[in-house]
Amino acid sequence: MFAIQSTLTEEEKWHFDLHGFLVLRNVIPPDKIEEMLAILNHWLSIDESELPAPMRRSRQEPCKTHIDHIQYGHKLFQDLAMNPDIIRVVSGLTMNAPRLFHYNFTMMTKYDSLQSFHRDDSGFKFPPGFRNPHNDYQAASGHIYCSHLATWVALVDVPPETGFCLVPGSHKSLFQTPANLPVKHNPPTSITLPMQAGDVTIFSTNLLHDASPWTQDYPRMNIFQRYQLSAYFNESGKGGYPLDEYRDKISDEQYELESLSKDIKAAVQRILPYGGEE
Ligand SMILES: O=C(O)CCC(=O)C(=O)O
Ligand SMILES: [Fe+2]
Repeated sequence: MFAIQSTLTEEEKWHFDLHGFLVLRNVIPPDKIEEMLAILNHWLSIDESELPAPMRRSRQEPCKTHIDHIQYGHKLFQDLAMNPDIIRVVSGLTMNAPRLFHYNFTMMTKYDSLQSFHRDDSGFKFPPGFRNPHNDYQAASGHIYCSHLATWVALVDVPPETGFCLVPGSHKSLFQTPANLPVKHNPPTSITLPMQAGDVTIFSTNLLHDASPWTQDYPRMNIFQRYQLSAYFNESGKGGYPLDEYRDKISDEQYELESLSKDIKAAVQRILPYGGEE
């Protein structure tokens, strides 16, 4: 018998297998969102040189500002990486062995230039016809295995027809993506996900996805975390998590969550039914 317990419900497995994503509602309470926004707004307002290392602020495209490695800047973001509601689903997708390998905050302003769908990789493109073994999706024996996944945590309300856009089911598609598929709410091919501040979307990064143009006058503020299977992969290589030079800025549990390991991590143990015992 396969000893791993699935932390997903049967309905969650069905939905994730069919669509490649799940939306969790009301994960972060409003007072925590407020605290996070106050910290992030401070980090956005100060000069880049004043931002404590290893955090780094950068601009991607004219409309997006990122702050990387925020969990090394404040404990609130370590708590978020270990949030039991998030870890339960992340564990259920990674054989209870997740490793956090990427963590940033994004601010996006109003923008309507055309985006294009992508799948995440870490810079190495496999030739057409190959499956990227570092970004894999399989389901069998009542389990899902999704070796490269992301969380998208809404810190502000995301109204319909804007925000994060994806092509449901494309995590399993083996055919060439049609050229110029528009990144917008265009069901059934692509959808945007209306979210409230505190909601979290968890998705296979093998899904075709991208940011739909942001249409609101206030900025889109969200947190983006990526997890991989802890047992094998360390795709980010040199400079990847955990950042040993800044070891003293994170807790032991956070360090463990970012490390390669075949053991059950403390953050996972906490959410396993019966504490992981059969
Ligand atoms: O900003 C977004 O909504 C998507 C970001 C994304 O897909 C990525 O950084 O790989
Ligand atoms: Fe992406």
